[in-house]
Amino acid sequence: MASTTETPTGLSSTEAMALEARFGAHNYHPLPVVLTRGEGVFLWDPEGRRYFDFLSAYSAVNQGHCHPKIVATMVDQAGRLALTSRAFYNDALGLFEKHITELFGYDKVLPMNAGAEGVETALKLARRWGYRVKGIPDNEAKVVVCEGNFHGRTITVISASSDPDSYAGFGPHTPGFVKIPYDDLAALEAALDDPAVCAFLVEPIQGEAGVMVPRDGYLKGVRELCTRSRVLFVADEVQTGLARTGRMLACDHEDVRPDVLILGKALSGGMYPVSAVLADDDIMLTINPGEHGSTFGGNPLAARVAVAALEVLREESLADNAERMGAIFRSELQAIDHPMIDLVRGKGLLNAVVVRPKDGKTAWDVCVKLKDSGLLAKPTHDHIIRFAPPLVITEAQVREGIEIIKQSFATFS
Ligand code: IF1
Repeated sequence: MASTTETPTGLSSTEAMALEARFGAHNYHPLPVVLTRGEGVFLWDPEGRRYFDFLSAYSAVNQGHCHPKIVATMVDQAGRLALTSRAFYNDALGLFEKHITELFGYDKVLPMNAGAEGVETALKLARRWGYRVKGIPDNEAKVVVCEGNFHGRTITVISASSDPDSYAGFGPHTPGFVKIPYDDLAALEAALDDPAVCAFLVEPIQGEAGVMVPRDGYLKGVRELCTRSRVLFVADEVQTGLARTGRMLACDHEDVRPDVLILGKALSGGMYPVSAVLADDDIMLTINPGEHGSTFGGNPLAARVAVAALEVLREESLADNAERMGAIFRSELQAIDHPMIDLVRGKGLLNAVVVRPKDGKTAWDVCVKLKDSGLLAKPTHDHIIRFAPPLVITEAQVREGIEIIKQSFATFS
């Protein structure tokens, strides 16, 4: 086996891909690139080739790969105490809870691990609040969701999906979801007429659907309709939150405050699975001791890593940088005159290009070309390429990335 020596595993790209093909489940179709090291906006493969990361692990690496402050915090805590379970207290969780609830302005937080667990937690809180506070008859609570949503891969969460790739063949599905079109306040108003509705679960910008940015005023309208109908506005900011769209939360663009806020991904800077659900006492305290939790939720390692990750966002003004760099990125991208570029959309550093296929070439072919040119991005839904670099990206790096994108499209003449 020809292998490289500079990497800890000694595997070449070819060897790494072969092992995954043979021994790993085939639940992904990755771009043919293997990564062994990351730093800031850059990734390297075992052969030493450098790439711009324009995916950021789907917006989990907002602070840049292996941010030194987060790594140092993680190493320090990992060697001291990693996990106790919530059967006992630890001396890091309370500080994280204070930090995050004061930062986002909520009474309390329920810490979990994956984003989907955060969404499941929010759904349980919403149903419980529906029964105990709103007075919906037991087992009749409904949650309104949007077509095109992506909230995770658990069976209840895919039960809310309108994408057969997410839900087909995994039934029977969890009942109680009502689907309406995204960015449609009239449809929402009609759906909220049903007194059995406890919550409206929505992404402030739909990421997986292809960075669908709703019209100005949509989130304000959601807030007003949910308040009027006494329905919880549950914002899934797992992907859009934590400075990604140019504000700390995507909801901040319209100054609206969801009743329940779900965070994940960059809550650890990509170093560790950390998710969190924030809400005020009238919602959060409907779950009593022993009624919800998880082995790793709220562990001291996650708690300290998350505090460090949140501090980096503020210390490095990453929301402002995302706003400024995103504006440059979109304007430069829109200036590229190429028949395959149908349209460009996004907010902050969450952007996407809708690709018009040409001579049988698709978004996938463009992404393979981008990879060969040193920039990593991945298509979503066949014809959309999401561009979401770490928020630490500099203007020079944005312009270098744009140049690579421009040259890559130019090869499809
Ligand atoms: C995969 C997509 C993105 C999310 C929102 C909750 C979750 C996600 C808005 C669940 C997770 C990830 C999942 C990952 C790829 C990625 C993704 F393509 F799947 F849809 F980002 F758009 N809410 N999104 O985006 O969080 O449990 O994954 O921590 O499943 O391939 P998770």
